[in-house]
Amino acid sequence: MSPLKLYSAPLSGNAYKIRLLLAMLGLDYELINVDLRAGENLTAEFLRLNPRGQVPVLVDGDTVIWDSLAILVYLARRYGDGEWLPTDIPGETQVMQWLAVSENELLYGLARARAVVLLKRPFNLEQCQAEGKAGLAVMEAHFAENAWLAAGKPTVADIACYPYVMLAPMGEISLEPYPNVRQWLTRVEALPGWVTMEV
Ligand SMILES: N[C@@H](CCC(=O)N[C@@H](CS)C(=O)NCC(=O)O)C(=O)O
Repeated sequence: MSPLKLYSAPLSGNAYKIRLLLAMLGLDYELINVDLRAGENLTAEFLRLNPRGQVPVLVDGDTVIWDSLAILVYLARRYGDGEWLPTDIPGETQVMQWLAVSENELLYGLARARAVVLLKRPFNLEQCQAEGKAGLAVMEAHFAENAWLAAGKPTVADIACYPYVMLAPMGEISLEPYPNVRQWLTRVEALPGWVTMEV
């Protein structure tokens, strides 16, 4: 039996990042869906796993890791066989730059715009859309010259950025003006092991 357990939620783009990398690494794991609407993420039991009360959480034997980016780094180092997270200074630094974009423009922009439309979350839609579009513009310019976000190959940077870019239209942000970004989405979807978000 696999020692890996993933606490996830079907609508969570952050949890989808982890499902993607686990699938691409060919790792078996137990999927535990946490009902966020029912507050299962706020029980004492769950808060012992993640004091922030959020999915995703990965359990690997005795090791518990919360936050999607930390989990991506853990999986890449522990199971990635030198792939997915470069160890050379330029490669690792480039990955960190794009992880920062994923946690800023993409999360506070694209993901929150989707949360307003889908879940009626109380953020300012126009402000989220503007921030998301700023992130997309930076990516569009990058992909004019590069096939991947960092190190000239697929890395955890691509996995971290992919879900909320792919889901941007759900936040009423069209991807039409970003052809290079759309081509990159297609490249990610062609990677061996890619899975859809639906569970
Ligand atoms: N920075 C965190 C964000 C995690 C996060 O926001 N998770 C959401 C689901 S996408 C969550 O569990 N929210 C709890 C709630 O909605 O009450 C990460 O990357 O893991």
